[in-house]
Amino acid sequence: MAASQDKLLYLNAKARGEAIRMLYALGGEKYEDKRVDFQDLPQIKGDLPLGQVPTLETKHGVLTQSNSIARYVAKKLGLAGKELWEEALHDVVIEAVQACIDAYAVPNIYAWKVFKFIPTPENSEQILEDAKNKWIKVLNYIESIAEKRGKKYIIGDSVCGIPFHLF
Ligand SMILES: N[C@@H](CCC(=O)N[C@@H](CS)C(=O)NCC(=O)O)C(=O)O
Repeated sequence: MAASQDKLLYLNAKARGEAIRMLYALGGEKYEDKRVDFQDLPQIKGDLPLGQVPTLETKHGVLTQSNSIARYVAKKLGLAGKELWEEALHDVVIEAVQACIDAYAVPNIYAWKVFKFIPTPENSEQILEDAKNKWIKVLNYIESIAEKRGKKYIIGDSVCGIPFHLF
């Protein structure tokens, strides 16, 4: 396995860091997988470019924003498409998945269903139904990209970085 100087700093959780970890695993590159507990974040916030994790230390400098880091790693390891059109499809899927997470999971569902720091809303059934329908639309769309190409894969002829964003 090839080694790099890259150092990923993220929570001791999957969430926004796991796609990046999986990209390194698929691409066969060693990196440092540094993990921090959520309760220790306030102590290191001041040292982080935007006060948040994940960050990636590279030989060029420090990157922040999980999807930008994932794109950087995917491109570096040849997992983000081989030409402009494939790169664009890779980006479309990442953004579609992120839009679903931002619109439904994080503000509307995690707070009461996962972290339980607010009470279950009265319209919880409707929220879950809307989220399910949105995800079905996005997943069908992702599948249709491969179908239109008449291939098993969304881009290229092998597994790329895209599926990891669904974790
Ligand atoms: N848009 C950023 C969001 C990063 C983010 O919200 N990270 C959380 C952990 S998952 C964090 O650092 N929270 C602490 C804080 O914002 O103070 C990304 O995708 O990297």
